Amino acid sequence: MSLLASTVNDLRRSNVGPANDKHSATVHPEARHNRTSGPVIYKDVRASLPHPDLTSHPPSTLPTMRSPWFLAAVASLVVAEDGLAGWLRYAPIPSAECYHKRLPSAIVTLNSTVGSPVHTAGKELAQGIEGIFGKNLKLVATSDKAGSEPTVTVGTVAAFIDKNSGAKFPDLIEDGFHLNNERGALYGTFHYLSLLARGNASDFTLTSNPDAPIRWTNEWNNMADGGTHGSVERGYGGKSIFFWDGKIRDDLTRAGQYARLLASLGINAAVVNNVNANASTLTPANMDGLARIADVFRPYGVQLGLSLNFASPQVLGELDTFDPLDAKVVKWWHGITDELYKRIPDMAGYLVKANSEGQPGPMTYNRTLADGANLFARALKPHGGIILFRAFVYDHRTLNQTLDWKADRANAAVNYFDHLDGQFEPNVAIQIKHGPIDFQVREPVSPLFAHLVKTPSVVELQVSQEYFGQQAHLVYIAPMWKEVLDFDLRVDGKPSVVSDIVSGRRFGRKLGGYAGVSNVGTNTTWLGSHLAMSNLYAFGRLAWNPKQTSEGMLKEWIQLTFGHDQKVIDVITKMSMQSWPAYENYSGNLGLQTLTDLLLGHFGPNPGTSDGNPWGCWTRADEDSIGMDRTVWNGTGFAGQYPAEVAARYERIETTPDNLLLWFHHVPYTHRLKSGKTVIQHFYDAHYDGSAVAQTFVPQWQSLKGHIDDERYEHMLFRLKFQAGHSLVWRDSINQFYFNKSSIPDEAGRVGNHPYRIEAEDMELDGYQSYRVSPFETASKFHCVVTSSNSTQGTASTTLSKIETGTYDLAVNYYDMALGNSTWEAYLDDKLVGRWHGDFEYHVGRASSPYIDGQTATRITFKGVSIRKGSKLKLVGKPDGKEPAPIDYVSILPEGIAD
Ligand code: GCV
Repeated sequence: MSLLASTVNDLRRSNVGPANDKHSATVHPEARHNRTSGPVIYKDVRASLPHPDLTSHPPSTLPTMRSPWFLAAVASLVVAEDGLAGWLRYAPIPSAECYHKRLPSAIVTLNSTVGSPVHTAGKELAQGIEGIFGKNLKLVATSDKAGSEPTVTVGTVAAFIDKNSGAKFPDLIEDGFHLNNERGALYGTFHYLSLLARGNASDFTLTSNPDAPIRWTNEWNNMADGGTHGSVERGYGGKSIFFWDGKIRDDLTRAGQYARLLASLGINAAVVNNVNANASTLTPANMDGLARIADVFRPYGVQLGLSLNFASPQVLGELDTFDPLDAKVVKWWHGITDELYKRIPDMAGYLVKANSEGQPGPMTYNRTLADGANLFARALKPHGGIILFRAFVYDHRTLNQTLDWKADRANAAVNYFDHLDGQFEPNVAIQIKHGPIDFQVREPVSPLFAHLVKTPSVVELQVSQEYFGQQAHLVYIAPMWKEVLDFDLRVDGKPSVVSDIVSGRRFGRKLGGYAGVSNVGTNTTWLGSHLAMSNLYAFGRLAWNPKQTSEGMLKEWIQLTFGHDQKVIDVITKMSMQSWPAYENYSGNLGLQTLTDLLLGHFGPNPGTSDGNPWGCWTRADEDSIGMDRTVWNGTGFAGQYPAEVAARYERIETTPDNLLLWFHHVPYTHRLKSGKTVIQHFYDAHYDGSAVAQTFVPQWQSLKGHIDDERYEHMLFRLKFQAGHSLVWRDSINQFYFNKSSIPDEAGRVGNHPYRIEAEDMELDGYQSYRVSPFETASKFHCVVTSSNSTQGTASTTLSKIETGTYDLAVNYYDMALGNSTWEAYLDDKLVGRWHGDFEYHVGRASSPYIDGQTATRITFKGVSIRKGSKLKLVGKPDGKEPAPIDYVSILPEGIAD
């Protein structure tokens, strides 16, 4: 039996290849006719592997997922897991031993060079089959070495044909599997193992091509970070796996493990340093270190990419300029590029952020962005590298909201790039964030995709949840990405779906694809939360095939990550699919974007920071009205940047979908939506609805106790409880803010009325004092209590005379600042109910804050507490460092109420 993928061994050229319509996994008819088998399995059937099945039906030899036998098997699989293996756990499948006789005994790898992707594929196959089926397969270089034993072969088409003349293969493109390069062999192997791990088996051959040639991650790891050691910008999963203290880490084990995960998704390059790049990345010592990273990537076919600081010739090279048209500068970059390729012959290329958010760029010298991009393109060309030049160009210093009704950051990308189409070298692709602003919870698709016809484009998606709760909130982002990729821009009145534009198909371009800002870290969960990994998985799967469904990818990921227990699949699917709509509802709906603290951390609520500054995420909210008027007739003109059909839709309120209403239009709070609700009532209701869904995540997850290992169960339970509490902080802050602005009461009487709460500042205080919080809306009744400056302890007490004796949930809202680890205790009649610490920042990588605000506001809930009418409630806070044990309020809640 033979397992194969195919030729074209020049990895350096592999990013530049034709995209192919045959992107999806297909059955090759000829292969089926020939009874060849498996995704990458071919000919010489001396044994037959259990074959993968693309349908969802389990094979007849496997028990059905719901059978008691199966559940018993699942229970035995529940062992502690730290997440390091991601979805590549190769957990045993039920009845694995039934397959042993049908499995081969040896793996023939047609390239036995250690470190080649084909060799890696062979090793991976052995590891996978051992894990899934419990059978050890030996690795041999030729089938002769296997004697009469049945074999499976991994190799390139060229190598296979060499040994089996006359063999035929389906049409594939770069990286596709069944055919293609060494990487294709690896991809095919991973795909095959994924099918086996999910218990799929049947007889046919699988062929799959990637939708687009560029499938990169971007890792915003800081090379030199002012002593903070291995920081990752907008990374919430620990420290850099690449850098430490301005150098490349000595131990790159995690970098290799990461490459394995990426390869399993078909990701072919990772840009390892932050787009806010440091020139010191290019010192000879660091270039040597980068070559070591490339070495650990190479066995997995993952190429290394580098972000560049445009001013490097001046900062590092000591030239008196970094003008891209200056001959000295050109020579300097060519020299650096040659040096890099000497060390890393298969380097993927560069990524450049220029003239944006304070970064230097060609416009500093009055040169165009094309002049800047082409400088690098020409240096890379002899080496086969490509440059991704970011469209995220805007000058926050010149945006003035107060004086200019027509000012709009969203206009920037098209304004900067439209007239440059056609002026870029062929190895330049423009990397465009999916929306015109910045990874917000809801944005329309960037119109720039419709403007670049001759120039390849890459869509930039953010896996790291910068504006999506930073991995402390469960938000499965794939449904949003799907909306972006499936959006039809109707260029020239013809179908122009975003995924067809970036693949190159729509405008007949060779280059294009996907960039995912991943920002993994040293945490064993990679992203800081087990469930957040579904986003990395979905990004990779969409980059390979954007036609997959969000739910389909999710279910695949759950099975690979948590096993086959149907209950686990159902619950995690439900929670994940609910999560983006819920988060949008409680963070910023109707197209207002994520109403987070834009000036600090991007985590908690602070709607006031959207306006009145030059960062351009404006809402233009006043006492009467809200929203950005982006119409052509009266606003910033942004709507007119879309092709005619789409522009017409967004120009008019009547045809703009409600979920983008305030992105495109400025309307009174009393404006009626298509639902019949007013804007303000929709705000109130959506925040209540969204946070109510977040409350259900805790019991949903708790229903999985015993169905998954305790380690991952507890890890997620902690985060989901936090999310439930923080979603209430979001709800109340945003509602309070707009109620205060508009003075329009909530028809349901909820906003500002909290019958179950006892404000801490209204309690009897000893060692605590009342404190007015800013921003005001992030505290109930605008105040909390903090320990007085010379107190070592504060108490806040009250008699519960108004409640009836019974069982309640007792919730305490407090602030966990970055300034210390205060301790709090709650007592009822001097009996301890619970003790907790302000150490959230040690457990969760979300951006912290030194302030009492929406970033630090949080809640702890004690469920099912027996309380007697007239009981004495006492809260004790012990400050630590500069954290004054702040408490906002207590809620005594009948079951099912979240107040
Ligand atoms: C790397 C946003 C983020 C920045 C990021 C920037 C970018 O502004 O907050 O952290 O910088 O986007 O994408 O360049």
